Amino acid sequence: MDTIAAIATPPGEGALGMIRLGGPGARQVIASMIGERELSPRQACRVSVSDEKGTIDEGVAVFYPAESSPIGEDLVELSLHGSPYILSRALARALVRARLARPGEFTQRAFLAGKLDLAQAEAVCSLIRSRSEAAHRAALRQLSGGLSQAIRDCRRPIFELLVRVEACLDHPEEDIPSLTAEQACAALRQARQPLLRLADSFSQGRLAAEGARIALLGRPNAGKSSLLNALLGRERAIVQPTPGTTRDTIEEPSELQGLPAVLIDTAGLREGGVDGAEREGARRSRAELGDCDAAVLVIDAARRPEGEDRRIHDGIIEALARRRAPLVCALNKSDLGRAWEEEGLPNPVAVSALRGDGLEELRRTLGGLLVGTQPPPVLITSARHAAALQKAASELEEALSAVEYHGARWEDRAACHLREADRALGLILGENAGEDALHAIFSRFCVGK
Ligand SMILES: Nc1nc2c(ncn2[C@@H]2O[C@H](COP(=O)(O)OP(=O)(O)OP(=O)(O)O)[C@@H](O)[C@H]2O)c(=O)[nH]1
Ligand SMILES: [Mg+2]
Repeated sequence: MDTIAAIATPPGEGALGMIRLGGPGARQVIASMIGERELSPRQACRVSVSDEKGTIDEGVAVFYPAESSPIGEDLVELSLHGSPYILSRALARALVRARLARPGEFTQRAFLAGKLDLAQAEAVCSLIRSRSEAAHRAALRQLSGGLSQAIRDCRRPIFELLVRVEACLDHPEEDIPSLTAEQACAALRQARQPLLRLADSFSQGRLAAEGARIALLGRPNAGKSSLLNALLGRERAIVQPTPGTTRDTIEEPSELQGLPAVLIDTAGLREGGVDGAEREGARRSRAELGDCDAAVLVIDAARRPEGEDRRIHDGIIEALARRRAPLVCALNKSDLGRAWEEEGLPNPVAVSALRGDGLEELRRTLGGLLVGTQPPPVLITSARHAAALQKAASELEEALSAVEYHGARWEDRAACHLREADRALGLILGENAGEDALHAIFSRFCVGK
């Protein structure tokens, strides 16, 4: 292991900037930068950093010896003034004796030193990226080992079953209480349940990590742009009394019940559009119909719906239902009164974009449909983890069919699938992870972390 160095703070000016040094030579590297002074372990020390041209800056350094360092090797954190010039000159000084760290290399070293398992190491990246309460909560839980524990809990019954099956295989002559096919089936079914539950939580976890795309769709003049503005709390989109105002889709980041969200205002839909811009606008609106994670069908409820209104509303409702994407119907312009009854519209909420009425209920209804009212204790937020859980579940499925259809000689094949299921779960924690797999994971990190 060589000694690595990196700027750990984001580029640009700031009150403070930090340089991290990690590895067996970290102590010598910092000594060469601060005039051969010895740093007392785990104590903030005032230092003056200089190079051959003279003083670079005054700052504070903390030295963590390997045995008490978060990365399991000597580590120095040097805080200086947050000037890109100062930091790059100090880094250049460090790089005389150290190598520039790769993205995530400090965390990778913590993983290799056994300070964290791979799921926890990945949580460091998720924590830095978290932009919402839900993402932050999931990342914190993963970092503190909640996900790893859930994986170990899933793994235990698989491993125990494997041991019993292998015992039957290895010592058929001995008096090991044999496992019947019925017992094996029951155990396999039971072991599969928690795996599927965890894998299923990815649909929510993905939204927590990446955010939900929520499209505002409907007829021209229904008040889609007014609703976008009301939800954002500022006049983002143009609102006009004439239909056909919005042509392009407008996307704005927002937050919904602790979830990161992107609200998308769209062009109103009508039958048989005419000019090019309108046709293109309608095409983009329809594209959102097929792409969004949830939608709000905005309806001018102060006006009785006509045939074309109903056809377009039905089209939107059906398209979302087909994709099983949540849909809320915002019965807008409630300040003008209601000209008709809801007639079986899904999740109706009366709102007035003009006066701001009903917005909380709209948010609550949408949030409830997207994340459920009771978020699960452990949320899968990574596609890698979801894929490994699916793989483990399908190996158990195969083991089950092996037991069900291979009568007398089922043990061999079941053992093979159980081993694969166990291996897939081990990969989540980083067991036997190859160089390439680790590179793919840590290269998504920032440099200095
Ligand atoms: N009274 C009342 N008027 C509203 C309300 N919401 C929107 N409007 C009015 O309805 C008209 C159309 O509003 P927009 O927000 O531009 O409607 P839109 O759905 O974006 O229309 P297009 O972009 O043309 O598809 C404007 O005159 C708004 O002021 C509401 O809740 N109450
Ligand atoms: Mg509009």
